Amino acid sequence: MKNNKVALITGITGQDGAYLAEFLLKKGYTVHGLKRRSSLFNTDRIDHLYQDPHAKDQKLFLHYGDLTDSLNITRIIQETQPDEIYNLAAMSHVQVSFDTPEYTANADGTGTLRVLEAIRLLGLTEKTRIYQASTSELYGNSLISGNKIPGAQQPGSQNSASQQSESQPLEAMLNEQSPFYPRSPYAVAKLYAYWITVNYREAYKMFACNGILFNHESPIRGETFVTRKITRAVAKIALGMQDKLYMGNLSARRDWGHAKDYIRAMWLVLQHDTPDDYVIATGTTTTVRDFITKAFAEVGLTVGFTGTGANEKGTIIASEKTEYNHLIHQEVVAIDPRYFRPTEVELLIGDATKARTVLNWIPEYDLDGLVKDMVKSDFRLMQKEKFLKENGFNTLNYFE
Ligand code: NAP
Ligand code: G4F
Repeated sequence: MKNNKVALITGITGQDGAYLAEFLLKKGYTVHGLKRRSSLFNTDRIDHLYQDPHAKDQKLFLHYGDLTDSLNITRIIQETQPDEIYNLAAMSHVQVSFDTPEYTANADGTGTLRVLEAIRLLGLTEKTRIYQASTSELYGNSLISGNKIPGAQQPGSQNSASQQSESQPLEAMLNEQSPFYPRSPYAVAKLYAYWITVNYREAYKMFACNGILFNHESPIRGETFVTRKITRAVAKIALGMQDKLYMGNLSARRDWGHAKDYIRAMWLVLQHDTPDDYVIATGTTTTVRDFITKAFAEVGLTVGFTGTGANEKGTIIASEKTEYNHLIHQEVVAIDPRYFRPTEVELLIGDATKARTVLNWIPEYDLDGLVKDMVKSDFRLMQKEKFLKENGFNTLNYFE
């Protein structure tokens, strides 16, 4: 496809950055990506897009940089003169933000200011459109504190597991008008980024937009986010490479979509006539417990949960495949309180009516499709790991 547009993606080595780069290249964009220096290559997610810098018609360019370095950001924007910037770079792990709060504020909060201010100082306010990766974490517990969800845990109370919830649409959903109530250093930093984006839009008439994206996952999701941790463990347990999965709050509920659908929404946000903010979500919420059940079901195993709180356990109670019969009665899920968060977001569910009607955004995956895609991919990955191990080769031993 022919296209003269130039895009700059911060966070191109991350889940969303990788899918977005592929999407934009297919549309004919020239894509520049900001990549942090790392002691390893760290380009696994975009290696298939790599182009030899000596080749003719190169469309993908990587630049070393960091959102904490304003000189670097300003220079790269000046050199690349982008039509669209997708500011996806962030320290994106909520639990880790409690360990690194100052760095998170710098990268996720002030980092956004650096990008916006660079556009302004370089005189690009009329040329460059900017997408800011805002998050449903901004809402935190606002649904619960508004007492919209009976029986849900109140902010400030201890983590506890309850068996009540399954995947369900709820009447009260979060939209562009809902109040924010951030519950982590990550969410507070992102709150600054959200409002500074709105402020630059209003103050300098910039085409600056927030996508308020609810959780989105994929086979290339970071291994320490809950869905990927689960799908990797399910594959390993089925293949006899792991005994048990240690988890935190099983009762937390999230509105999980597929990253491939969500990066398409990012692009649509910047193609609209006017800059605005949009919620991107599926409108269905599911407990972590239920996600685990669905993931085990993908490999033909039924898991049953007993007990409450830190004593809750998940045990295999049936198998569709005789090859896994030995797993019946095995305890495969246990709680490790170190995964409980100092302040938890208990419930997220989004209403993406505005994106659906104004942007004509239509997601292609539902939760079952997402779980299937992730388990299938991790099962294949673990089969490869098992094969290598059994044939005397070293494999990567990733764990938290
Ligand atoms: P991710 O996989 O963790 O990727 C984050 C990217 O940011 C990586 O490329 C990372 O580089 C880069 N990065 C981190 N700190 C940086 C810094 N100081 N300077 C430059 N680059 C830096 O996250 P994701 O899931 O793709 O999410 C993309 C964005 O959307 C993030 O801003 C996240 O907070 C936000 N978001 C995500 C979700 C979700 O459910 N996935 C929902 C709402 C909002 P390395 O590869 O070097 O670590
Ligand atoms: O997968 P998570 O770590 O994602 P979380 O905290 O919802 O944040 C993700 O989504 C946000 C959008 O809402 C993004 F802005 C953010 O960048 C990130 O992508 O945890 C999901 C839920 C939490 O309630 C957590 O307490 O799962 C619960 N959980 C239970 N056991 C666990 C675990 N989370 C992790 N990571 N690991 C566990 O063992």
